[in-house]
Amino acid sequence: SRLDSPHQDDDLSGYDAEQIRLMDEVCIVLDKDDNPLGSASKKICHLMTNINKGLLHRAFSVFLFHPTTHKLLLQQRASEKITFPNMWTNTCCSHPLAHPTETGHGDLASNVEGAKRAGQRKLGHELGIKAEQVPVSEFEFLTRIHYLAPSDGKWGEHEIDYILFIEADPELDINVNEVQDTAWVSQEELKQLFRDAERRIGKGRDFKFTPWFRLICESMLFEWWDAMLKGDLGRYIGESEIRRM
Ligand code: DMA
Ligand code: MN
Repeated sequence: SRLDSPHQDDDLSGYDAEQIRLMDEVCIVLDKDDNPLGSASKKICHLMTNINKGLLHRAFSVFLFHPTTHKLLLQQRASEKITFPNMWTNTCCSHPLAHPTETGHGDLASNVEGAKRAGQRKLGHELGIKAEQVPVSEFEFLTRIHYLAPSDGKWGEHEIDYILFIEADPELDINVNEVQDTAWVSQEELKQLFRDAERRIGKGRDFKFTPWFRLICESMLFEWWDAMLKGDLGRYIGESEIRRM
């Protein structure tokens, strides 16, 4: 009982100690137009009981492309992750923190700057990529995506997600508490992986790709990727409208 063990957290018991610690990170709580309302712990933000009441927070998704092959770097999430364990996804995702350096000042440009800083920080934490290999100035902000996705009933996501592209050929030193595998894929290889996943999993709803990566692949990713290949990504940069998915 709570009296017997005052530090016990029933929501988090049984999970990896490092991932439990990271649930104390402080996320930016938003209204539906991406205006900060305050902050709350990563744990509070990812409980479906709170999400079902409308709790929404800020996130980012980095898509890192090789500068010459233009392949996309994917990661497979570690089994230790509390949300969406073992699923394949884009290069790196996490949350800008409710700190002055990552929150921005209310205008989109400074919010984007904060998301880029968070992207650089987490590429280091998850994949061991050195900051100088992914300078903040090299990230391109495309758009924001508002989506909700349950993970396992208890946990889930409800985010406004800043989509960031970067071209780099970094050395990787993966943090196995975060990432269990990585792969560089071409457009065709990624499309084939989606077909394979459908066939293997068949009737189940337990897809091996994360829901946000799936949503982005099914909507804009290949159009953006084609534009990048043609050197024409510029017309997609810095969209101010939030895409609701
Ligand atoms: C959260 O990613 C962000 C998105 C866009 C889903 P995550 O679960 O990988 O966050 P973290 O690495 O901080 O656990
Ligand atoms: Mn989140």
